Amino acid sequence: MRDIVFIERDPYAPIRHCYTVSKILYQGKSEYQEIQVIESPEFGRMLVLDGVVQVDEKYEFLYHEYIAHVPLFAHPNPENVLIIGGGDGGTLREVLKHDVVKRAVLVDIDRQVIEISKKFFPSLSVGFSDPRAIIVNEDGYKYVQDYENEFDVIIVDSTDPVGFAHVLTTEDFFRFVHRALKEDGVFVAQTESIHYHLEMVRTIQQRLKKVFPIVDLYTSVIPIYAGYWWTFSIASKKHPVRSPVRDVNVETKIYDKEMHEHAFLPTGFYKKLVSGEYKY
Ligand code: AG3
Repeated sequence: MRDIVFIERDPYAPIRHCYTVSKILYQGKSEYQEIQVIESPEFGRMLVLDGVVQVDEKYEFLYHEYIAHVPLFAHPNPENVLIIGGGDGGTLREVLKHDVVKRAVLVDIDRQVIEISKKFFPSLSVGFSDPRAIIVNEDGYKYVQDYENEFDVIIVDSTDPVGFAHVLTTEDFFRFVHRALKEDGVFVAQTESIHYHLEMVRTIQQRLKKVFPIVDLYTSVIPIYAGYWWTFSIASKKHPVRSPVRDVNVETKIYDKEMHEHAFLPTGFYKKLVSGEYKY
């Protein structure tokens, strides 16, 4: 029997991932992008947007626990959280593990992604039925401009910054985010890999530094994203971010206090990386 294979179309990576697939569960097109759900014997179900793998069932925690718990535990009282993107629900699920969260607004431009996730990824989409969750189908870039001093934590869980997600890495957007955050707010965004997207990481870090007094970078290793050594850019108006400031009282697979502290790059390397002194 011959394998069915799925070759990822990642516009930024110099290599191509090729997955063995046991089933194609869904293929369609929304107003914004091509959506596929495929099943792999190794990774479980995978969500693919415009040819790029976004989540898999097996390793999604390595992304979602990092993107949600680092900013939320760096904040003493994150009651109001805004998630931009994240239509699969994985980040929302992690955010809602915090009892202090009173309201989590998820703004995803593409309603279809949410519907697909509810149908094919029940373990990711559990949070959609939580009474604290508010789901908005709008453009996050526009949505955030309507708020001032509103959110404790803002998380950007977007696709790669090509196409319509590109605006979510501009200096303008970071200024809107800064204004929408309360005076001690924390911001985080997924910002691609150190290996294949170093220039992009650097540019985003430099833009954030123009807007926020505290900017830092932490990483996780994500086997389904070409580049693997994946970065999260974090920016804070007041609180230091390298350690949790509350007891870690949520159930996780990997996140804990030590993990939080280890996720940050050593300061010397971080400085070289952002200044451009570190290159391959
Ligand atoms: N969003 C970030 C996916 C980036 C993938 N990029 C890539 N493989 N080049 C993931 C959404 C999970 N909630």
